[in-house]
Amino acid sequence: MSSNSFGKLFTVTTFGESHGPAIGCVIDGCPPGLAISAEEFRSDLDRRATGRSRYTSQRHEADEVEILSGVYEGKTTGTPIALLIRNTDQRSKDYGDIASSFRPGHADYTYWQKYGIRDPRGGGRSSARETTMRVAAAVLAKKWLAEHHGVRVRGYLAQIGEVVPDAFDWDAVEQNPFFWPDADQVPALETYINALRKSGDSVGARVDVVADGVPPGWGEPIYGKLDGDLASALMSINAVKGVEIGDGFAAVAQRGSEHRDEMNMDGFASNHAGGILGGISSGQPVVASIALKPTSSILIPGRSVNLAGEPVEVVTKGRHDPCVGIRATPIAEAMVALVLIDHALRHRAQCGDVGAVAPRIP
Ligand code: EPS
Repeated sequence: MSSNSFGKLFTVTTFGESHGPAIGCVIDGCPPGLAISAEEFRSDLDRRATGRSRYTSQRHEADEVEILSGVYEGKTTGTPIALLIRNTDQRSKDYGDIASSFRPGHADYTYWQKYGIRDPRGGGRSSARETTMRVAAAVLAKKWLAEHHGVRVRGYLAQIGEVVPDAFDWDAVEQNPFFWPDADQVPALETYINALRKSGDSVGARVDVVADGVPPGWGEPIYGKLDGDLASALMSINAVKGVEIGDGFAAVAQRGSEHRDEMNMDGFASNHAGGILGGISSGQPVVASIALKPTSSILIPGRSVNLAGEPVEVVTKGRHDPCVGIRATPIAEAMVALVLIDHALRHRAQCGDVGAVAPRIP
């Protein structure tokens, strides 16, 4: 299967299946000299992992990273960095029925049509388990971006079903299992997800990511636009059906006089553009949003067909998320960080001699 790598100068290749012995990645192009230890992967991997709260899949994986190469005496050497995480809590018998039928709304059918063979256990390669390695690779990207450019990439759950935050506080985001920015609403969300799980159904969600500190100049017109690469990277996350940059689709109903971000030497007056103009970062925060569809693996029976083309009713057993969006915040952050480090290195390669050009809007 091709297209398991992305990034031009900071290239990440992931491998592995949900119920195989292990998942892993190879990062080629990481700058040398970045201090890194296995413990530093813990925080982001735990933020993304299943089984860390009762509102997500109850599969319990330790997600312990083994650094196999590319790090010597605690520092990256510039050679390929191979990371491995062993799978330890597969329950493949849950997928007995799925092996011979297709879950409606799932990649089961399209993988079968494309390859003529598939690993149904846990969804195989189509499983969100694969996103673990993106988050692991992004630990290096986030650290390098912070140390070299003061960039901070943060995300939060901006909508779940019809529910939107009533208030916004970055400090609240890491204090609850939903990455929700309004602490007062968390009990209501708990009730909402409990009822949803009991009903056997699932729901969609929206995640917003903000990257602060991105300097102007990152992004390559025409075919390597920063927003184009962000859209591609974010769309590659399982269950993502929409990506917006800045105001995104709301721009359709705006006037030019409203949408343009006016500027003077004190700064920009607004950020409708999401920090990207002409595919190049403007120096404002880069803002991207994703829409995630409801999980297709649900207990409510759905009509489908089996391998023989006969009509069947599909009920998906197993330990599925009632809302994949709940765990998507660290994944979306990871994809933004991976695109940003790739563009930081690409900008340095071509335009490193240009330096800061006046006037620079703060
Ligand atoms: C997933 C189904 C579940 C999740 C899995 C993603 O797998 P299983 O049925 O084997 O428990 O637990 O997520 C992870 C294991 C993970 O680490 O994110 C799916 O269908 O995408």
